[in-house]
Amino acid sequence: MKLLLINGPNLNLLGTREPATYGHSTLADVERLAAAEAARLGAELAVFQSNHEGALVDRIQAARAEGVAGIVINAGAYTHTSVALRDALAGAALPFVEIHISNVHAREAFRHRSHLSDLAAGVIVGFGVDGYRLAVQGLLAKLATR
Ligand code: CA2
Repeated sequence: MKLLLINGPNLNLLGTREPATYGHSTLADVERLAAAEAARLGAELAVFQSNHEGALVDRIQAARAEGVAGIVINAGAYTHTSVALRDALAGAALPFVEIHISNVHAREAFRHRSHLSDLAAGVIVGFGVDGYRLAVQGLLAKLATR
């Protein structure tokens, strides 16, 4: 079973700044830990990061044709702003888990709104980068019930 991990804007900076909020792991560490969890559970994980909204939309659109079964996505700040990403995820009609490293609900009010959450199979917030492992687990558990 193929899964896709998508990270949005600025997540390429993980591990380089703001460690109090986002921890010390790099994006490569996060991608490795998520892929290892997928492999442990018998799945494959492709990874993608972009700072560009359209590139994220293109990747989501391509996922379905590639036979991806489900998506783990940290859309970063686009979570709070992007109707285009919401529409792409709705159009792909693939189950997805939304993940945030920080507890967005304990932060500024503008981070409390997500354009994705009501479409998501599940949402994981505030567990640090371990949330990526939990998201892979949760997504595979959801897929197993289908
Ligand atoms: O907590 C999360 O995972 C977020 O999706 C991260 C986004 C933020 O806009 C969301 O509200 C919550 C920001 C990602 C920025 O990542 C950085 C990492 C290191 C240094 C600077 C930025």
